[in-house]
Amino acid sequence: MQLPTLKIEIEDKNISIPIRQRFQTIIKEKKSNLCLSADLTSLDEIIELSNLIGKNICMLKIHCDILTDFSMDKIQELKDVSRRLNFLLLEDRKFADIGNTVALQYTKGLFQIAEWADLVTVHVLPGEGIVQALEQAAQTINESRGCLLIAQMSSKGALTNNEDYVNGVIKCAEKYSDFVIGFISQSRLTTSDKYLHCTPGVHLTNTGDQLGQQYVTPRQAIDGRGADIVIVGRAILDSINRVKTAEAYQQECYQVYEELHLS
Ligand code: S5P
Repeated sequence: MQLPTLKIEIEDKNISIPIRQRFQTIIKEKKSNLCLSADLTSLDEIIELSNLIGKNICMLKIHCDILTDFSMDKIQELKDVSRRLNFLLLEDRKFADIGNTVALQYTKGLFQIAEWADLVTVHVLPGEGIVQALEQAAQTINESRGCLLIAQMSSKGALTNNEDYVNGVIKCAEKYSDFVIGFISQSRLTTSDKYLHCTPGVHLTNTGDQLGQQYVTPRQAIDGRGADIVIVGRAILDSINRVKTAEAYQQECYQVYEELHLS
């Protein structure tokens, strides 16, 4: 007699939760609105660092195209750390091409970004087809996916920082509000708390770098500019003790956020 085949489904408890809801829960549960921008060229080093700092962050942002040791096995390892320590993975790909091309960039090639990145960053410069394409491509993945639209940039002279452009980005977010869960921004763009405003260009001591980056403090980013999530890179990466510095940024960022939103 032939036995029926047993279908074993290994359930990731996070799969079925929409990404927006998951993000908001992580922030509250971990008392962290800190995103570490791990702009390192070694994925091994990022994995090691995320094991140490994962408890302090709500999201880890990487640029997969600067990694010298990328492999799908290693990125799966990073994904496992992110699930265990409960933070989201953001690939800062800054997609900026026509829909058909970005769908391929998102799902194919060496990086297969859609397989592992909870969120990606997207320029709306080519028009809303870019978001439509990514959303469609994400539907082939068995986990909730989303994106952050780049509305304003922190760098000196950014051409994104004009009103018409930003209004176009907000309109696009409203049209694709299931997939667009927030913005990369330098100011509060909407009163709706559906969209998480994520602000890079944050440093407690420096005001900029030699290549046009401009910094504000966590308080200025959250209080002055309406950030929900603060994205911090070199302020942590270049510090003598990355873990202690990440803890300090987590505390400072969440304290200001709580004062404003939760008191
Ligand atoms: O406007 C922006 C948008 C982004 S995503 N300005 C930025 O700096 N970023 C990214 O944030 C940038 O690509 C880098 O990965 C990070 C800032 O790094 P830091 O070392 O200057 O904090």
